[in-house]
Order: sequence, then structure tokens, then C-alpha cells
Amino acid sequence: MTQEYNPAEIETAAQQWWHEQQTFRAVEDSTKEKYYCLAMFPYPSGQLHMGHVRNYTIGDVISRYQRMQGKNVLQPMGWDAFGLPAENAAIKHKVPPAKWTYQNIDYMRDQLKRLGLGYDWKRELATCTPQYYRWEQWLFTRLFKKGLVYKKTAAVNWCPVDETVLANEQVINGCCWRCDTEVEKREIPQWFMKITDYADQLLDDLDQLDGWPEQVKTMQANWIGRSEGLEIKFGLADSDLTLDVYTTRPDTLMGVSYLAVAAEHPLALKAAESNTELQSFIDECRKMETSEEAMETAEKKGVATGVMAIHPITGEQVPVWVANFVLMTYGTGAVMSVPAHDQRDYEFAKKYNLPINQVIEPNDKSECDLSKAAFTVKGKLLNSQQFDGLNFDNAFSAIADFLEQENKGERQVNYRLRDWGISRQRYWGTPIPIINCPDCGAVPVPEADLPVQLPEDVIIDGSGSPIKSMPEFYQCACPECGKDSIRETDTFDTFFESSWYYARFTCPDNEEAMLDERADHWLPVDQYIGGIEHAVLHLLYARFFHKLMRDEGLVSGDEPFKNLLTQGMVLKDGVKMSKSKGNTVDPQALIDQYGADTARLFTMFAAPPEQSLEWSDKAVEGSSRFLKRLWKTVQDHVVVGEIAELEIDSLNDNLKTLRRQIHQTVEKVSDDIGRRHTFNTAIAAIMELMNAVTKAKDDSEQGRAVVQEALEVAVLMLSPITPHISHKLWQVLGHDEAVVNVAWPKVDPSALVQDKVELMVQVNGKLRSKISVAADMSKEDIEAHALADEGVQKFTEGKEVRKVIVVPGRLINIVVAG
Ligand code: ANZ
Ligand code: ZN
Repeated sequence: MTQEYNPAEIETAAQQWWHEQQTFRAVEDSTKEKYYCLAMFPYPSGQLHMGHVRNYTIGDVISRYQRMQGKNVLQPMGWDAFGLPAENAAIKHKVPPAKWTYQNIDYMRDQLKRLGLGYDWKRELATCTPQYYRWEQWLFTRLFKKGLVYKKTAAVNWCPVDETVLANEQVINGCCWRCDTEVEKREIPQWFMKITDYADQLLDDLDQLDGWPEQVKTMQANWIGRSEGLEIKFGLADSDLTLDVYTTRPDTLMGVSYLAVAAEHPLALKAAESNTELQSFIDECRKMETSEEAMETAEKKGVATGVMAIHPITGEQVPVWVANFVLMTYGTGAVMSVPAHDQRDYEFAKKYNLPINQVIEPNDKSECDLSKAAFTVKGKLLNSQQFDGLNFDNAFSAIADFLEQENKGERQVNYRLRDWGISRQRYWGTPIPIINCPDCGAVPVPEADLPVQLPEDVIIDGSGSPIKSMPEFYQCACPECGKDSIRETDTFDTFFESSWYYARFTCPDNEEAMLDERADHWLPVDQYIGGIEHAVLHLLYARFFHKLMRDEGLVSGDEPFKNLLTQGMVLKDGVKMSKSKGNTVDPQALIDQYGADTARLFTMFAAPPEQSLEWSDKAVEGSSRFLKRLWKTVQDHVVVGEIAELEIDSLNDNLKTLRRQIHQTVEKVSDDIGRRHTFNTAIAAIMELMNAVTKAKDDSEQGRAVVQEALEVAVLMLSPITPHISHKLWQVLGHDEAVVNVAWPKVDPSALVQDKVELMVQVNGKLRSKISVAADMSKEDIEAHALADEGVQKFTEGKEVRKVIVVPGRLINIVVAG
């Protein structure tokens, strides 16, 4: 009597067993190599989606594989629990954000457990608990004392009707998402982190990250945007003042036909005092979106200021304009415009009839056509007096040296990266631990008074953060002078919490310190897994935090994540699966219908992890069928009776071939899972092996012994992917030890040796026969063998053999005369 495959039953049993045995508890052990595997933790939105299933299955497969390699694996899980959706849900369902969040966590934790993910649940953390966020408040106060955080007035989106600050995502076509009122920009004081102090390290240390996708490193490098250029001082006519511009193309200096400044530039504001046209242009610019992308695509517009600048080399006068394509926040907020060699300057010059002076020619001295577009390639200088004929590099140094000597310029490095604004005027976040005293200014909350706890029992009605109208929260005494003061009611950007959780997982129970020596034991994370959408912000902030913590003596390495895997999207009918598109598949339904192993097998089989995964009902069915067949094959095999000892030397050719396939499969699957992370091809190879087993149909004692080996290997290698069915089938195959504690199978090199090979024999290029020879036969012997073959002799008889070509392992070609 064999049992039916009943996923619900065997999955519950396996999970129960892991739970009782505390299988996935990670305990520091210096005798074993450590392996820290981490998948980006979820936002507790309410339920898992297929993207989570994919992300967490990949992590679990890698973790379980590494465990089978004998490593001491840490795989934790937690909750990125602060953020806006909880506030929205609070308005909608009239439940406090904390309650909503904790309920979601409870539900989603069960879902993760139901997937059989091997987490050390003792290390679970939620970022919305004071036990967690107190430490980032603590770090913030330390950084405050070091001067790495500062307060600055900056613009935010403000809804005048709801009287609240809006996140960028809450501004829809320039209007409030709730009341559709036009959103205004408001200048309010906010806190910033000096990530720009670490710009060079963040850029240079990308070189240490051999285990990161090139694409992600390039995106980070572009985001940091280091550029080397020159700051040039242009004198102003009838004035002692200068106007400083930043350029990366000093080689084009002799082609400058005007200067352009940003609308917020002091020179523009000054000039506007007596120029109403200019003033209204500046007002118009203020309303425009100021993102870089928007500025690149907007029509180039400007107004002349009437101010004239003096060229630092020729002494000629050039006009100063205000232009909408100049950013106040980059370089000096002013540029020297060279229409012949910069496309933006070109469009602007065409529109306002400004001169276009060519000063660069192509290296091959060919003509360049400036009637339609600027010539932006670096080349050789012309029309540039003493600099004529120089190439870019030489012109850069010659002009830089010249201006530096004359005190009219300086070499300068600029970054696109800006300091990180971390203040959010939202409720559901970590309170910023600062007290504003009328006398002492901003004072950090003393360590002994941390954490500053966020009140959780609140009502959210949509009119801004409730703690902003809770005197019992914000009224306090200055820690320095005791005067009545006001506590900050802004909270941290939620990226703050996700920037260091990977480190806290190493010691989440420490109530005395942010981190302890366990951080150095486990870090860096050996494998980090998450979506490509985090290629820049989250991964850059986490790298930044790691360096901050290192400089505080909390961790010792330079980088948090040694290897990074960015998983692709889950698609349905070719488009991203998402709630807003209404095309989601509920993983819970999938698990309920087919079991967790089928869900896991499907997600791992359908595509390599970096690529997008297209949902397919058929493929889910296929995965389920494969597991049923595996189940039946094992049951049918064991029901026959005892399995004899394998006697390798006594195997016939067919069994030797099957054994060779077993070990070739081990070799391939080990490489696919361990190194390449191509789980789909690993699964395909195991499926092929199972087909070979079915075909073998050898009921002899040794036949059954080889099949036993094949089934054991298949079950072991599937166990990271489909751990529940493997747990059960390993027992069925006669083992007492749980599969989760068994080592990964080893390749038997002797099984790979092929003792006979089949070779094609051609005569004058035509296939005439096949011969079977010992795999290690010498070339001479193979030649002799081929020439002696009956089928060959029919075509060589009586002819002169001119040449015999042997292609080892494949074919022999005999060239005969006539
Ligand atoms: C003259 C010039 C001539 C330029 C030429 C380019 C080509 P990256 O590489 O990104 O650093 N620029 C400088 N500050 C700017 C600002 N605040 N807003 C808009 N544009 C600004 O780019 C530096 C170049 O971008 C600078 O070099 C400047 O234009 C422009 F044939 O100066 B260039
Ligand atoms: Zn004070």
C-alpha cells in the first residue's frame, strides 16, 4: 500500500519538526564557516504577494544549499514596519497605524511559515518597535555631535487645504491626492545627513564589490556623479564682484557667448529688483518642477539680466542671462554657455539669437555642421589663440594652470549626490530625537532619555500628524538649560530604518547597545537578495550607514553586502503583477491549492532569478505533476523491498550509464545552485535524471541499487527547493536522519569516467560506420580499429588510404584515393 501525495499533511509535519528541533536557530560558532543570507525584508502591507514568494524562496534555497555545504547559516526575517500605507489604512479603517501594522505582521508571519522558509524566528524584528528605533535615535545623536547631521530650510510639498506636507507619491499631477487642491512648495527647516562627506568612499568602494551586478554599480556611480572640472571666475562690468561658473569643459572657454544663472541665483534676484519681466520669469520658474529630468526635457527659456560679464582670457564682455535649464543646487548655480559645443546652450542661443562660436574641431579635422546641432564630442581646439591645436586633456591642464596663476579659476570636483533629507512631517515613523530650546537651539535628546517613544494610541483623520497637536508629546524641558522647549515632531524617512536592519539581525536582543561583537561575527552579509528598484537609494543608504557605523567603531568591514542578487519582476500576461493593474495572483490560494513545495518549485523553475518571471497556470500544474510523479516513483521503488549494497564493479553498461548521469547531474546542479544561481537549469537537470530513472526499468538487485542512489541524489538536491516533500521522501528512502541535516551529495569521479565511447567513421567525409572503443584507447589503436571495421572496409577495399583523421571522442575520417 503506497500513500498518496498529500502536500498539506507532509508540509505541516515537516514544519512542525523544524520548529521542534529549532533547526534554523543560528548560533555563533567559530568552528564553522559562517554564511549570512538575507532577502530584503517586507513592508507589512497585509499579505504576501508573488514578488515576496520569489524573493524569499531564492533566499531560502541559497541558505539551505549553504547549510548542506556544512556552513553555519544565518537567515533572519523582519518587518520594515513604518511608512505611509499604515496612515492611509488608519484613515480608511479607523484603526491606529500601530494596531493595523501589528495585525498585518501576525498574518504575514504565518504566511512565511507556511512557505517553509528556514528563518531563525528568534531574531525577528519590527522597525516600528522602540527596542529597534531607539538605536537609530542614539546613532543620530552621536552623528549630531560629530557634525554629520545638520538642519537646513528646504522646500516640501504642502497642501493648503489639508494643511499637511505631502510625500512626492502623494502629489498627483501637481495636486493633493486626497482633496485635489493644487500643491504648493513650502520652505521649512529639515534635517539632513551629510552623505556627501562619504561620496568618494561610496564611489571608490564600489570596486570592492565583485559580487554585485555591474548594472547596479554603474547606477550607483552615476547617482554619485563625480565630475572633475574647473570653477571659473568671470568679472562683472562696473563691479568688483565676480560670477563663478562650474564647467567640465574648460577647453571650450574661448567659445563662450553668454553666461546663464539659475532663477534662484542671487545675481538673478538682484537684477530682478529693477526688472519686472525678469521678476515674473523667476516667479514662473519657481512653480516649475525642478527635478533634473523635468529640466532636461522642458523647453529652454530665459531672460537677459542686463548685467555684462568679462571673459577671463579675452577681456571681452558677454551677457548674463537667467535660464530655466540651470540648477541652483549644482556646481555654483551658474554656467558659461558655449552654444557650439553644448546642446542646451545651442538651443537657447538659437532661440535668443546669441552667437555660436566654434572652438573645437573633430580630431580628424573634418568639417562639422553647426547648422542643426552642437558638436559635443571632445576634439582639438581652434579659434582659441595660444591654445589652438591642443586636445581635451592638454587644453584642460593648460587653461586650468593659466587661470589658477591669474587667480581667476580653480580645479574643482563636483558630485551629483546631494545630502540626504531625512525629515518627514508624517506620524508613523521614528521621532527625530531633538529638542528645540529657545536659548540653546537644537539639542539632542540625552542618551538616558532615549528612546523618544512614538505614542501609538492615536486617531488619524488625515489632517496631518497627530503628535503635532499633542502637547503631552512635544512639550518638554531643554536638557541643557531646563527652559520650556519643543520636541521635534517630525519623523525619520523610513529609509533610515532599512539602512541598518541587516546589522541588527546579528544581535536583535541586545538592550544595552546598538550592535555588539556578533555583528563582526556575521557581517558582511554573504548574499543579499532583493529587487532592482532598490539599486540606488536603499543600497546606497545602507552602504552609507555601514561606513557611519564603522567610523563609530560598531562594525569593522567597509561594506555591508558581499554579494548581491537582484531578482526580476513577476509578470502576468507580460505586465508587472500589481494591485493597481488588478492582475495579481494570490500566493495564499496557490499554496492552499497545491502546497508550498509546488509554489516554490514553480517560482524557481519558471525563470533564472535575475529575469522576469511570467505567471503561468500551466507551469504551476506542471510543477505539481512533477512532484506527484517524484512521490510515486519513490513509493513504487521502496515498496518492492530491501535495497542491496551497490557493487560498482559489477554494473552492466546500462547501469554504468545511469550512474554516470547521476553524477553528471550532481556536478551540474552543484554548479548551477552554488555558483551560477540558475535554479531553473538545476531543476531541469534533476527532472531529466528522474526521466532516466523511469526509463531504466531494471528490477535486478543492482538495478534497484543504482535507482536508489539516483532517487537519494534527486531528493537531496531538491531539498533546498522543495524541502517538505524531500523531508518525507528521505525518510521513505530509509533514512533516520532528517534530510535538512544531510550533506550535499558529492560527485563520484569514477562514475564520470566513460569506459567506452562510440565514434562515427567517415570515408571521404561520408558516414559509413560506427565503432565502440575503450575511452582511453590511443590514436593509433583507434585508427587500426576503424580500418579493420567491416562496414568501413566495403568503401576502402582496394583503395589507397591517404590519411586518417581522428577527432577524439567524436569521429574518424578516412581519406582514400579515387
Ligand atoms: C561649459 C560647457 C561647454 C559645458 C560644453 C558642457 C559642454 P557634469 O558633467 O554633470 O558635472 N553645468 C554646470 N553647472 C550647472 C548647473 N548648475 N545647471 C545646469 N548645468 C550646469 O556637467 C557639468 C557641465 O554642466 C558644465 O560644463 C556646465 O556646462 C553644466 F561644450 O560648461 B559645461
Ligand atoms: Zn536650552
